[in-house]
Amino acid sequence: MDTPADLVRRLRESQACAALTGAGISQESGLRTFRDAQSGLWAQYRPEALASPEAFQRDPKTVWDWYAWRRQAVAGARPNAGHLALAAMSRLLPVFKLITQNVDGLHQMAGSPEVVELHGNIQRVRCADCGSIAPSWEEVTGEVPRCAICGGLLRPDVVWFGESLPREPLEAAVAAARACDLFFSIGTSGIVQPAASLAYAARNRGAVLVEVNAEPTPLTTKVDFALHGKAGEILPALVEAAWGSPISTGPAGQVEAGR
Ligand code: BV8
Ligand code: ZN
Repeated sequence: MDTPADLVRRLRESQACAALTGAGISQESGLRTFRDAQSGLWAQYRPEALASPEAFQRDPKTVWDWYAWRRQAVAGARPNAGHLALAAMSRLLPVFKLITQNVDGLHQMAGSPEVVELHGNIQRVRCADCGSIAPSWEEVTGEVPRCAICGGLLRPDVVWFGESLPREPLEAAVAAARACDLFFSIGTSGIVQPAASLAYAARNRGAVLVEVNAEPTPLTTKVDFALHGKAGEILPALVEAAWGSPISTGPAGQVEAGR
């Protein structure tokens, strides 16, 4: 895969780089994107319909079970070469801010330090009433587990549609976008706000924009470099072209534990 020489130069010379990732970077780890049709029991639901406070109000058990199903899929997934390449960039660049819309925690598992989680994390659960994080919970057949402190229903510690993003990660993401000289948009369809406006914030401050995605998006016509294909192939090639250090993964293209 040939990486544009001009992009390699800019990457090597970058003083402050930022990247926003979406579901596409976890696709090669076997996790469905939001665009991909859901399977089995969940095929009848649009993700946006389940990921909302209204849905939880209406039918908390169905929403709880959907997240339990996704949590299981995430538990079985491993970071891929795309996640690893971004972890390497945090070691090879003077400043590299990694912002994600994903709730799967695979960036952290790949070794990326201080990942800005804009939409929360599916492995965490909190009380829908008092907000306290539940360190552990008992699955109760037919019911949604309850908060040990106030008895409220437990819910995933993620941001649902119509809910505001947590202030700190959002401010960190906007600050990183405004301060960078090079901004990557990776594996995201660029539809969900406010995440989708970060690339524009970076561009308005003169940053060079790069899109790494399997298909064109609304952002494509605005970027300086559009690399269309699999993030798990494009990102390792980019790191190798810039710093000559290959990204190693296991036979299945995924990171073996302990590597
Ligand atoms: C808010 C956590 C303030 C939960 C998520 C009208 C206009 C503008 C905005 C709105 C509007 N109406 C409503 C809104 C606001 C809404 C919004 O943006 N809606 C969209 C649908 C229009 N935003 C909100 O509600 C946000 N909050 O605005 O609060 C407010 C408050 C009250 C009232 C009004 C405003 C909260 C948004 C966060 C919701 N939570 N996730 C969970 O995960 O269950 S969003 C969730 O969906 C993800 O986190 C992610 O953000 C999004 C999915 O997008 P992507 O990650 O990009 O994934 P997608 O599948 O779409 O695309 C994958 C891409 O990868 C594809 O392009 C594909 O080609 C590519 N790909 C696939 N494989 C590969 C690949 N690329 C490379 N390599 C591969 N191998
Ligand atoms: Zn509580």
